[in-house]
Amino acid sequence: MEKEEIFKNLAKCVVDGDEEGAKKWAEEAIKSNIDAYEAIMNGLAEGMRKVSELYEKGEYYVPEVLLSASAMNVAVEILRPHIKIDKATKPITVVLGVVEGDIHDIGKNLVKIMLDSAGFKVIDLGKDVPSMKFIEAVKEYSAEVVGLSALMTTTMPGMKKVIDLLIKEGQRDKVKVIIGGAPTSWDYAKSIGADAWGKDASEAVEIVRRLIAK
Ligand code: B1M
Repeated sequence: MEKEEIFKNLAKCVVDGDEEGAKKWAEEAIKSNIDAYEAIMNGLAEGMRKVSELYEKGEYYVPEVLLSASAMNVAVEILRPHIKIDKATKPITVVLGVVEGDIHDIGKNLVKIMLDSAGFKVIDLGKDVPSMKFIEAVKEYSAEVVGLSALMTTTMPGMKKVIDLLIKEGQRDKVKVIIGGAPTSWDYAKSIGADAWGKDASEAVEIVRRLIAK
């Protein structure tokens, strides 16, 4: 089957919140030897982008969005073991989480999958993470990288709070900080003293590699 058709079906299943269909098309993608990461980004994440539009237009409400997120997760679990990526040469620990007050974790979970698949050791603190927890995790796991995600303009300042706490706790020069999430940008990253900004999950892997090579 044509890969574009599979991507379209995966996206449709996410939009429709159709778990069974998402499972079926994820399995079809594997059978057809389609790159698993492409299936996630061009199929599932594309569907989630459409869901975002519908939510913003007021055509979808929270229950529909949650059904879409479940359909996406079911398919991601099937595709995840098949992601092909070069493994990191040395084990690098990344502390990752969604900042305080923010429960949007779909994008962060994609970033985690990509970093995991690239061979990084990811300490996933989850969502709505109190700022101090990032610093405690950096110390506990001697992390080299901190990854912060935020999806709301109201929670973005939580990223600066984490960076300020890293400075206060004498940890800032021990770690590189990468931020991401729809409302963030390179300019915002620079303005709060982060080392980098990632547009999407695959870019996050490249950036982490580049940061630790420095
Ligand atoms: Co809500 N939500 N939501 N939401 N939600 C947004 C973010 C919003 C923009 C919608 C809108 O109103 N236009 C808006 C925020 C407005 C603002 O900025 N202030 C909003 C709001 C207001 C809210 C609530 C307050 C609604 C309410 O209750 N009244 C509430 C918030 C609760 C809270 O957090 N305290 C809420 C709740 C929810 C749901 C629970 C229904 C659900 C979240 C489910 C979940 O995550 N488990 C949800 C969803 C799904 C969305 C939208 C529709 C989609 C977000 C998403 O998953 N996108 C969103 C609309 C939008 O974003 N335009 C919206 C798909 C995902 C793959 O993309 O997360 O951007 P994204 O991740 C990308 C990149 O950004 C990047 O890589 C990812 C993939 O490649 N990336 C990184 C992300 N993190 C990165 C980190 C990196 C690098 C790259 O390095 C570390």
